[in-house]
Amino acid sequence: MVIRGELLTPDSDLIDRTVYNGMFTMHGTVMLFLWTFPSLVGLANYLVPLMIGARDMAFPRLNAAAFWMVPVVGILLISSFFIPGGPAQAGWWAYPPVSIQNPTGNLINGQVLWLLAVAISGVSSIMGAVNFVTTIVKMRAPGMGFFRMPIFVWAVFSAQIIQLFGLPALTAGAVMLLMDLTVGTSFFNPAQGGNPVLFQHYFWFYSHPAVYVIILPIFGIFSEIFPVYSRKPLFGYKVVALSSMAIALVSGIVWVHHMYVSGTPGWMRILFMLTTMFVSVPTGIKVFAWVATIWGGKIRLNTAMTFALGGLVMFVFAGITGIMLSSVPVDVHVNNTYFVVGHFHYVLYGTVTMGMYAAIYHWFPKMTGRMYMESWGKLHFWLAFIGTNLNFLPMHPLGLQGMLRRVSSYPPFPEYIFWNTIASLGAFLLGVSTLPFIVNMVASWMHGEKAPDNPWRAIGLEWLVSSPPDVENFEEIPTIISEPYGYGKSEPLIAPTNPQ
Ligand code: HEM
Ligand SMILES: [Cu+2]
Repeated sequence: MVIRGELLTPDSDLIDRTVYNGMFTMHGTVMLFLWTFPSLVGLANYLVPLMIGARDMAFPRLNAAAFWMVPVVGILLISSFFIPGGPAQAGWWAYPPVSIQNPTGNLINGQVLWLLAVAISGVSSIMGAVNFVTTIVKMRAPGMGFFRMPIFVWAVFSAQIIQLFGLPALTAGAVMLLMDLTVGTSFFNPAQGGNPVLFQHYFWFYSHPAVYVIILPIFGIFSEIFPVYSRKPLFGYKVVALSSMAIALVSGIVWVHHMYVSGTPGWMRILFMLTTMFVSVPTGIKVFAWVATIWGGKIRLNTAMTFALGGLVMFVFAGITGIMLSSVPVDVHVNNTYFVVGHFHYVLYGTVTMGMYAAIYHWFPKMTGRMYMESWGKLHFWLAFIGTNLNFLPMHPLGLQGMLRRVSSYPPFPEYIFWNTIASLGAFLLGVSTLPFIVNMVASWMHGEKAPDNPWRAIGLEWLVSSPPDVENFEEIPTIISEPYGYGKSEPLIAPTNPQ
């Protein structure tokens, strides 16, 4: 909101330019590394063992170690606000040579703390990925073949495989940059023969796939929620499951679409344009599968379903702007403008955050043993939906009109002022929208109506255990005897346990 407050007027008048740089760098970093990743990993940590019929993750101690690294990352990032020179200012990309300038000359500076935080976060996530992949491969209950796993589990599986292969690149790049900054190596320092573009490769080789690490579990959440509230099986289950894996594979060969204007040769731009456009095939398959699932169903529009539908609509929009950006002739014009910022906020707020809210509402009764209040949930949805569109839609015309990203001031053209004012109002509305959410969560958790084991009449192992589940999840490990999403059929999901 401070960033949008600054952009309310053309002049740089609310905060200092260097403070502004620190703010957007921290905003991007904290939102990715301390909001989307930890919250999704937390949800997956809770749901995956329940959904596959396991008592816990494969390596609980590794899990705890990875978890406790997250607050360390947070403390490092926050403490950088209190040291001379303030936090890192090079944006969440940390491209050299900007990131290796060190204007204060101190050994401990914002950029060093930032790089340490990113490296620790990388190690923590690699540990988490080992744990998830092992758990899903090794700890499924009897009868839970790969093609009986809920799509959320497939999504986490493919996302964590990306983590395993991609994260070492970013972590290594961060450590190399840290060495350039502290002990005088010159991997990326052009003044001493280093290659700054090499860092861009390290960065995007991971950070493009990273967007799929974030979005795949959200696709998983959509795939869980739409069948429940439409009372229909998920359309094309196997294809949806495999398209998660396809997205994970293809996402590894598209990273140069972030570097079209980094001196990349023409043939390479065309190659990466084609691979990028190809990602939309498995993604489009999923969108069609969800629409076909909802189509003709008995739809129940509670808060969770409303958030999922809102998220789906905004994802379609973001996907379209993504395809536009993947086209080299378009991107050379709008690269580094607000068009890009608009694109990724539709994904990261419009889809990821809305999907996360859908998940929180959907599994709230399971996690807390209490029901949430529908009316407050609906209020939250409408404020968030309107706020998101007011905040991020204007960024598209702004970008097309040439407004650059990462600036604290802009020329006082009437069209710039008009769209920026709307965007800032949207941001304040989004801020307000979180209030009914917080009220609802706190009040419902403390005083909400008691939740039954399966309030939504959903099919899935997590709905067969008590709300909240026991520490060990299952008293007896269930045996799975039918396909997931058997809505409208009356097959039992698990074999009857023999009472002894
Ligand atoms: C249909 C799928 C998608 C396509 C084709 C696509 C394409 C692109 C392209 C070509 C860019 C580079 C624009 C530029 O810098 O000039 C971009 C930027 C970006 N996209 Fe996407 N995208 C897609 C989905 C997503 C998803 C699902 C997410 C996040 C969950 C995402 C997050 C981002 C982010 C964060 C950036 C900006 C990075 C930065 O410059 O700071 N995109 N996208
Ligand atoms: Cu990308």
